[in-house]
Amino acid sequence: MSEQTTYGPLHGGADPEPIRFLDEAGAYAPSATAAEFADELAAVGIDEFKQWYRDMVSTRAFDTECTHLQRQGQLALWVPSVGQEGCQVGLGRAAEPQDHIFPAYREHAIAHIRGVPLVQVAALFRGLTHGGWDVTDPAHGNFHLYTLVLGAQTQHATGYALGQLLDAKRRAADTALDAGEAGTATGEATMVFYGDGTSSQGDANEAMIFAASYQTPEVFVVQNNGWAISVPVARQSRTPLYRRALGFGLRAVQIDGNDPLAAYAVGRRFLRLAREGHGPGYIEALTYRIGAHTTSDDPTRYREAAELELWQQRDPIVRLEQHLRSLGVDDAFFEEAREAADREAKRIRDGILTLPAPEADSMFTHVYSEPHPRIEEQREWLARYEASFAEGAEQ
Ligand SMILES: Cc1ncc(C[n+]2csc(CCOP(=O)(O)OP(=O)(O)O)c2C)c(N)n1
Ligand SMILES: [Mg+2]
Repeated sequence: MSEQTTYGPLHGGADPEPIRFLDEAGAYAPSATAAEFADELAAVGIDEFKQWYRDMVSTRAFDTECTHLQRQGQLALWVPSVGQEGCQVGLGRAAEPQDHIFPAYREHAIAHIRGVPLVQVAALFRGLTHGGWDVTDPAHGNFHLYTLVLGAQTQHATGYALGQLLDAKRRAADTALDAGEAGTATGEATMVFYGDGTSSQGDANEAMIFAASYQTPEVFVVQNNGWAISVPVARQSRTPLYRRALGFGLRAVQIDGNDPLAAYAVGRRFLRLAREGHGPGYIEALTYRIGAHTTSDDPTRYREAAELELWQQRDPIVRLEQHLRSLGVDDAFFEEAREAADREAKRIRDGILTLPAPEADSMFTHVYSEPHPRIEEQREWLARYEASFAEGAEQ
């Protein structure tokens, strides 16, 4: 990717080509680095590829609708994922149901794949939830909450993965938990998502140290979309990000993040190695944030139009479409998939506008598992405050 204007190998050594199966136009042309992952795709048939395409167009239609809703004042904020659907769908589909996923705030395609109704994702940005995909399940489909405090999810994920390891050791009557001791199969893994900017946070680096020390069953995924709001990745790191992970002792690779096949193949391999007791891995997915950072941001103020155009030509949806066409899939499928996505986005739009606001009192319900006097005090204060608005109440 020598033509990238914002980042490149500044450390002086040559990097291997990012792992990819589809070239930038969508032709099947695996890189030399892809060969060792090719068998992970052997069992993926055309129906799965079609499903991935549906996942991508559904997410994009939803995403576009949410941007409109924000502009119309119906959402407080929206965080677009346009352009990043390729790695998200590949990795989301690579996970098994028992795996746990800790997202940042832009992983809408993965929420969808894990069965979180997208209307609930929109509800979060409409301020209609006090936390949780629904009130009783903050980890629907083992997909944990969106995390806006950059990097916090890396700690949550590593803690969770450590728990998965301890549980497995306990089941195996192996009470030793020595640092660096791999080998305990857990049967389940944890995957955590964050961005290039977040990779500079202390939390993310500490999480890698713990993961390496305890050999947690975990896969770190950095979606390197070129920017942390207005800060280019070249300012965050003088070396490609996956090389940092190598320094922590994780198995780490760089993939073409707009190729869902590469994301799937590497994700599948790394997750399986983690589940089988071979420790953590790290995937740097090279992708691009086509839209604004959020609806509060104007990227034309800090980045070049030429860079955006370059990445628009690498659209993961177009690439998978070309691959499907080369396998004999015709227009009818693509039209139907896009229409279905638009219908679903409209349904979500109508749904979000009629969702009820939660009872204010419910914000106290899930703070602690047992009653707590301070929480009760606050609950009573709120009830008195609300009552003061009732007709006839003393002002
Ligand atoms: C701890 C913390 N510091 C700062 C912010 C403000 N902030 C929100 S998003 C962001 C940039 C994140 O960039 P990156 O990790 O590359 O993720 P991307 O948004 O590009 O997906 C910043 C600085 C925050 N949310 N949390
Ligand atoms: Mg970024």
